[in-house]
Amino acid sequence: MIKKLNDVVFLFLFCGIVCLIGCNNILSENSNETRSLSNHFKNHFHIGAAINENTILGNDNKSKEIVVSEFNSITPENSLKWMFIQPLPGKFDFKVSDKYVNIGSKNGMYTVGHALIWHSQLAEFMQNIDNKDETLFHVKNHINTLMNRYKGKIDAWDVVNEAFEEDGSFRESVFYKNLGKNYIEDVFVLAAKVDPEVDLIYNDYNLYKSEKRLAVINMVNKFKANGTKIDGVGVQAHWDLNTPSINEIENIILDFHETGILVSFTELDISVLPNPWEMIGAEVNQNFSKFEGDPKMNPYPNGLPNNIQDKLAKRYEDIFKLFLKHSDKINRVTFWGVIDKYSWLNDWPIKGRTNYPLLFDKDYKSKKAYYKLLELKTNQN
Ligand code: 9MR
Repeated sequence: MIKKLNDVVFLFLFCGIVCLIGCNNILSENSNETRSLSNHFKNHFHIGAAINENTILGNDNKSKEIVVSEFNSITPENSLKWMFIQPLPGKFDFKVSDKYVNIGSKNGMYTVGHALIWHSQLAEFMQNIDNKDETLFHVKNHINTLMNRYKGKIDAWDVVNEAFEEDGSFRESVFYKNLGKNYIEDVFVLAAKVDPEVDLIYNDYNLYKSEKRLAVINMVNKFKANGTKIDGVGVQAHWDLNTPSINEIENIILDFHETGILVSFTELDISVLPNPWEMIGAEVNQNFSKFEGDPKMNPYPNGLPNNIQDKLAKRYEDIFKLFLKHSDKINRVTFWGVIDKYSWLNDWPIKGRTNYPLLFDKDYKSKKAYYKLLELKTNQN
């Protein structure tokens, strides 16, 4: 009898252990399915990251692992910009960009080209040209060369970047000065001729500000009326813990959707540091070097306190809830970087700070905000 009882207990324990192992496997199989950002949001929008040269060249394999496992879209943070890719007239350097595009192709990613026409990070020779013919020659050559080389490999081009001022007027870039106020449309027409298949994007920041947004909306409507191809607007999304409000972000989505183009959030990051503009006004070109080394402006040099980590997680959660609500209008959400350590926000607008704007920390670990996003209800879980 006692032996029998022992046998029963043994059998019971054995079955329990087998079941535990089995259940665990099922659990981990299921959680594997949703354990990446791209998988979690796959029925809604592409989820991307900007990648830097170190990642592209294979000098930062940990970042690359995160990119490949978590994201299904990439943007080159700097490597396709004019000053690097055509530093001298007609002298192109494709060393890094070819590798970048290969990462996208190899991993089946929605691969973005950033950016064809931009006043910043422009080759010096372009900045010194003062006539239309020469400018047009180089613009055509630049667009033809890049778009032809990466035809079928790049899925979307930021054709023109940051062409408007905050009040909606044209930025007086070398392109505007030499080519005239129709230059944005001319460039889109040119791009559409080179590759009619690729998505053509206009990309800019501060589009939550209504004057600037209206300028872009008017431009899109004019393109549509003229039959000029434009597929999407890139909303840069360099935001902070409070600004812009969820309401303001929703207005961006709704207003652009009304023009009939797709919205992409192309450069998402959330600064948690004090904003010097709030302290001394809104003049964008101010020099903040006087704040360098000021501990008040760099409050978390040794780690992010839990309460701010929570705020960041909540902010990302709120933003993504909104993105999910309007996911039929959104093509892509791209983070501007992979891990906090290499974010451009550590040096802008004040050099040498420690910021925490992304989903992965300086040690490549997922932050609370990352887990919050994976907890969001999507239409596949
Ligand atoms: O993240 C980029 C940083 O490494 C460069 O130093 C900087 C130069 O302007 O450009 C940053 O990326 C910008 C992007 O190309 C366009 N939108 C604004 C981004 C942040 O400045």
